Amino acid sequence: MDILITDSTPASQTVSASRVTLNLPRPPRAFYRHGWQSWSLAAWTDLSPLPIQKPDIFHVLQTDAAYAREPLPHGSWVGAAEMDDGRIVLLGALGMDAHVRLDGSQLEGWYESGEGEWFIHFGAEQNAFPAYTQALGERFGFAAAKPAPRVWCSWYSLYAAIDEPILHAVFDGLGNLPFDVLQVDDGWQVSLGDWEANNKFPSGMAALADKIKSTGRKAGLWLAPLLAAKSSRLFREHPDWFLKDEAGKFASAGFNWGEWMYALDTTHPAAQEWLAALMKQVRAWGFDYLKLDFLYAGALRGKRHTEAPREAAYRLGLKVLREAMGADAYFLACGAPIVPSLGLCDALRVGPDVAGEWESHRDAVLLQNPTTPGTRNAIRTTVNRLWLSPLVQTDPDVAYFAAKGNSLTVEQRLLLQDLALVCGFKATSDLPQWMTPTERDTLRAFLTAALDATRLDRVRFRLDDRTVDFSPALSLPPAPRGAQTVTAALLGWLGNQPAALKLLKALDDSMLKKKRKSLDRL
Ligand code: 9PG
Repeated sequence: MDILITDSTPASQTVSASRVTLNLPRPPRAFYRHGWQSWSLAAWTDLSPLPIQKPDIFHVLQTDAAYAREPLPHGSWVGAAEMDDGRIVLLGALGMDAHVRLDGSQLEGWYESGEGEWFIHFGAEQNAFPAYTQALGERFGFAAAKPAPRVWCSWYSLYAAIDEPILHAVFDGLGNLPFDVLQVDDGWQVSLGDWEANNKFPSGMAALADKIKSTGRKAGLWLAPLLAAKSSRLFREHPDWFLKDEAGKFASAGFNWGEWMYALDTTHPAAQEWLAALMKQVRAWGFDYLKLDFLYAGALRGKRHTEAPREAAYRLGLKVLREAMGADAYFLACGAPIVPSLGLCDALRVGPDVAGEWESHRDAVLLQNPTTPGTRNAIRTTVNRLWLSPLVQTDPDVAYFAAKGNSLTVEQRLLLQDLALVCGFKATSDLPQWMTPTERDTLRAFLTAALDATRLDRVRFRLDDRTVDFSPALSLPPAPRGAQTVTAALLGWLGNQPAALKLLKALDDSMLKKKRKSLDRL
């Protein structure tokens, strides 16, 4: 379907088509790109092709691998063009498996299979996104009106160096800080796929949940149910539950934790039963807040037990998870394809991981990768995803309060805290033992604050009587230049070598071991 955009185009319209082309009066000056899953980039950029982020081995884990090399400005489900006069043309799918790209003065949208609805808006940006959000909400549902729980999460201070004594010391140290949930992250499980307590948790998971509940909070747990490690028992015992590629080989869900991951086939009845039983088990242990991560694995391309478009297959898996965990569990989806998760989870991570540093020069400049852990990356993509807020609670990832253990400036920590206030989703990983009394007071004030947030424009928000400007985080790093390009190419190559990644993981593990030792003084 071809549509001409002129001054007499209605502000909003909805059409059904497998392909739609919007003919703009002239090429726009900027394009809004929307990445596929939580960690993928969302940003306003100029029209030049986005650099292909490195290393390629991470495309499956950080982007939609099928489009990671697309030379034209591209968006998953939605894209928007900013015209010279400041008005924008937004093209957004109201269904799944849809893409948008800009080719000169043509804004094109297509469904990977079949046809579906498209929402088109021509007008002011502050009307375009809310109108699209409304149309999506009518199809997928809206976010609950109740406030998001306030969470302490173990990841960004302890990483995988968690064990029973450390977590107990932290839970005790949090005293009466007003958290609603204490969430145990990655590091408790035997393996990816084998979701049982490992030997660092000799009392078991029910005992850990009990410990949390004894402090008056809900217990939260991290799992990555839609993928499994090659070495896991699950994969060895049930290879038939896993996605294959066209050549009949197991489809890779990425390289992480020092090894290859495979993707569970969410259309396989036995795999579905296993997923449901896992959710019931976790609830029976006493966990009522579930952070389900690396969910993109359910929506990869491949051959499935029952043929289905990939995002429909994912949504089927998500329904199984949601039904089995129960409507009363709080479900945070992470590493999750955005639109297919709507209506089935309570909250959605809408950016990459934060980190104790603002930006890694290696990742940002040399590897041109805006999806790796880093506070600037997290703020950039989250701010550009805030139009999702009426549909799902938006998790910007944790904020930092302690100066210890990170290299962020006071201003950078504040920006992250303010973003959490704008999102209405408040979390931290800070160790009570690392906070000064003043930092602890700031955290308490943050957790109890009930501020009114209003968006002023693309980058500025009003928080009660203050204006917050997120622009320090929003631009994209420059391309490597001169001698840097050689280092960049070498790093890009090295980053694709599983042996090099294994070595990095070993170094990481030994650092974590040291960290664990130093924590004994807590
Ligand atoms: C636990 C973590 C934390 C975190 C999640 C997720 O390779 N990667 O690109 C990559 C991105 C994110 C990531 C891990 C790897 O973090 O977002 O909060 O739960 O898993 O492993």
